[in-house]
Amino acid sequence: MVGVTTAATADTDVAHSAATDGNGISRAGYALLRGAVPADWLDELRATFDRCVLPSDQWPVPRQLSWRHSLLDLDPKVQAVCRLPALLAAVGVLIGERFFLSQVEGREPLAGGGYQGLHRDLSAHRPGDTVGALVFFDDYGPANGATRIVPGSHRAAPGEPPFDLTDESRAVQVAGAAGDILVFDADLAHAGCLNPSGARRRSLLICYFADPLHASHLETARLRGVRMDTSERFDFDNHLSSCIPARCSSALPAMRWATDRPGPHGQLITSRIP
Ligand SMILES: O=C(O)CCC(=O)C(=O)O
Repeated sequence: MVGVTTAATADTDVAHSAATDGNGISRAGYALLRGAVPADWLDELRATFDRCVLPSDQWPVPRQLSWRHSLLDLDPKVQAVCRLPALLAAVGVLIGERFFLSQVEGREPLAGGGYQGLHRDLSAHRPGDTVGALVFFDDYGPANGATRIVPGSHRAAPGEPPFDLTDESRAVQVAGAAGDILVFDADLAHAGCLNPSGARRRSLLICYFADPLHASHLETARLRGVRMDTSERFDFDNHLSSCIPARCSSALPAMRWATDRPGPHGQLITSRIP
């Protein structure tokens, strides 16, 4: 692959609360939340992923053959991951209005597979109304097909043409540890990469939609393999705490977040303090 660099690696010191610098996330189009998933959840999440793997031809619509897919949206721990406070805060900053969890499934690039061209998942009615998140269950990087992104590619600057998806020169392949979460605007250019080693790279791919998209979401939910209840709403009014439903925050272990500085592309990188 041409022009892919590894960034945001040895930055365990870099930390920032997702809600304190919405402009940073909005400008970069993504946030990398380091250590967002409590470490003692990971074994259970990996076991759930493996238990729920479903072959491509058993999904309502066949899946990419160079990937392993896991139908795990009903699992309570997976649902808890989708509601982690920092994740909801970052999603709230990007969507900027009331939103809901629309989809979550497990994905893993197989040995020799996983390569995708840069693409957008695409917003629906307005830029910013759809946000994706990748939750890594294994350490990830160039050796096992970690995701690449093009920072800032979700919005063209005034007078500039939209980002050219064939241009790999600004692509950055993320790398990090199990438990990190990459949150991104659906219009950000991104893609899976070749998994050259076959080392495991289990992840959740989560999708959040702005509230007005719920009716259209319901029309296609079954085709997308969505079985979970999507009636819960998350409010965003520019404060981290208001983005977190009380029942979720009380169900989660206490978390402290260091506040420091944005990452190299203006994105926010948060680290959980043990
Ligand atoms: O898992 C990844 O690295 C990216 C997956 C993705 O963008 C997709 O399947 O559309």
